[in-house]
Amino acid sequence: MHTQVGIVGSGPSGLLLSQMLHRNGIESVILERRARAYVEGRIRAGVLESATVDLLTAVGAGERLARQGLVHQGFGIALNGQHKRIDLASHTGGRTVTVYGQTEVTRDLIEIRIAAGGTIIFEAENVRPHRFDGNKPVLSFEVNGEQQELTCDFIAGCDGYHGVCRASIPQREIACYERVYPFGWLGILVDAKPPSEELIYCRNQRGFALFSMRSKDVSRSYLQCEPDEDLNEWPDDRVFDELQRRLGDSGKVNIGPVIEKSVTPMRSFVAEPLRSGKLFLVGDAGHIVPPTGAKGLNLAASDVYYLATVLINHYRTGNDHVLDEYSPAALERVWKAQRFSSWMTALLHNAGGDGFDDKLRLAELEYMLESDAAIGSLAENYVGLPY
Ligand code: RFL
Ligand code: PHB
Repeated sequence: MHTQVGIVGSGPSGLLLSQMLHRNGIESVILERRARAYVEGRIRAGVLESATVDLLTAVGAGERLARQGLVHQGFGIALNGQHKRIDLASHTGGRTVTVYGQTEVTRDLIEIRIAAGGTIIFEAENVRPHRFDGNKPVLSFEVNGEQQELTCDFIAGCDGYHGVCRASIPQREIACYERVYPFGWLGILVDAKPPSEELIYCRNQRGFALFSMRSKDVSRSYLQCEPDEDLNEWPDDRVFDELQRRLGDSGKVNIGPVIEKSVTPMRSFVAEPLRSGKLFLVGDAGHIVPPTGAKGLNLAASDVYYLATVLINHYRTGNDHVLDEYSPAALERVWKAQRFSSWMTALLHNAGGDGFDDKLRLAELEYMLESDAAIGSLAENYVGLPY
């Protein structure tokens, strides 16, 4: 089997890249380790920057998003009972974010890839990239125990943080920058109305909490917890009770059937450069941000934009040098989002320690809530920096 771009992973990065290339006459094949139902069922991100919405719309994946996505003009910050609304639109010349689950983005992209005749090989086992330092990269893999090979011009590693692509690059070629946070998020998806029409980020003595949603009737909330928190110690009632305590007077937590409950440890990670020869790293395969700034999926989309742009340029002109532009362009935006996400994380979580940093962050948050200039900077980053 041969294709122009061999893509590993059918998360948002792999699917969006494949679709954007297709729209520009470039062929690709996606190799995905998991089954389609598993990929479509994974509960993750929920907030899309307007640039991500524009990109999805431009590639033909915007129809259901336009109908069902919830456009949010602002969000709330609750600080031990004191509630402040951050008006995104008025601080950014009218820009907004859209609440639409990553699950839905993935479903829409799979549907349009398949409708356009695209190839996604689900349940591809033992995917391995080879010979990407030369002119003939190959992806080897197995389907139903049968060994296969996909030769390609380029490989796009869209296989997430635990994927095989970054791990296949010789260690001396990439530098990895990492920070592991001393806490995690316990997430709960509930079939009940969220406490507010807008997201609420809470800083509380008991720890951070976030009140988000997937629709007007399905709430998605998170509690700061230990990175290895045991879910068995968190029956649903305890989660609801703790959410209400952290939300305080800022709203009422509605109780309903629990659809999903999970613990996510938090880390910041960047691999540099996002390229080794003919292998490119895209999205979570190249970098991870803590979810507080809602940037992970949006960075996957901006990486795809930069990579597709250089590949399209390369196939049109035959120029190899344009390929050098991908990693620096993508990383510049990644580091700015990394800065914002770690700042939001520090501002809103309880980090423990001797308390000095916590006091500083509290003062910073109190200052920010009174300063229009500080809110302007928060809003500009939250809706997303320009590509
Ligand atoms: P993904 O989604 O991890 O997809 C990688 C795909 O590769 C497959 N794969 C392999 N396939 C073949 N062979 C192998 N060896 C493979 N290894 C892996 C996997 O099965 C999978 O299908 O990476 P991608 O596409 O780069 O997308 C990144 C996003 O998923 C991620 O950044 C976001 O979910 C992060 N995130 C958020 N981002 C936002 O922009 N806004 C948010 O509100 C937001 N909230 C979140 C989040 C992530 C969270 N968790 C669970 C980490 C909230 C949470 C709780
Ligand atoms: C979510 O809805 O899952 C979500 C929203 C905002 C964040 C992180 C996650 O910052």
